[in-house]
Amino acid sequence: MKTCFKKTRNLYFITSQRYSLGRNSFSVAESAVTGGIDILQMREKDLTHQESLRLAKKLSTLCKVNTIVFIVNDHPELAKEVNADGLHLGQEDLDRTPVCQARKLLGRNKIIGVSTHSLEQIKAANELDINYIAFGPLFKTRTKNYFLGTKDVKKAIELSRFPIVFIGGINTGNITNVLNLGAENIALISEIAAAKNISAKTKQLKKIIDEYPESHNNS
Ligand code: TZP
Ligand code: MG
Repeated sequence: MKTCFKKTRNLYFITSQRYSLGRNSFSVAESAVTGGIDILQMREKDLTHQESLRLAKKLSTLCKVNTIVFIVNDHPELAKEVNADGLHLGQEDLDRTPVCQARKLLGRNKIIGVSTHSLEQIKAANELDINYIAFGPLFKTRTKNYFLGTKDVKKAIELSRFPIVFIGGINTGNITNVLNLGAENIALISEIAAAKNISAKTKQLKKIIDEYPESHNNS
């Protein structure tokens, strides 16, 4: 499947000041970039508009300099203003920001991703003018109050018309289980944001993804 990202396999880090052990999201992102992430999403729920804009501008520059895909969560106008590579919308955002409206604002060359939490939602997302789907949470995690397990991972890959990013409670201990099911894109918050040594943790995750056998057959 043609990917909207730069590579076939991607380590996708999502910022969250809330889970960063008191460190600011810019410094956390810088360390994650040093560690080798491929995609960065800014997802900050506790910042004012001005703070979000300031952070988004800095992250956008950081990503451009390091050729990392930069995605803004929730805020289409912010994504546009800082010339991000894309926008991510949750299910609850879709009423407020229909994908067609976001596409009109951002244009054909930008990436739009949508969160899904069931196979039904993947079917619905397949009808949208988007570039990727996120599916999860797969595992128990502090950041969500439920999880799906991994039983639908293969089905999700088969069903999705778009590249699919798996998320939720993924860590160095279980990432291989997700790769074994055919996943190519792995997204995380707390495993990286709450790591003592962020760049070392990121390197460890990236090594697992990069060294996963290319020929692995997920059928
Ligand atoms: N969507 C599904 S799970 C999740 C989001 C934003 C949070 C993932 O965070 P973590 O800490 O990697 O479990
Ligand atoms: Mg949202």
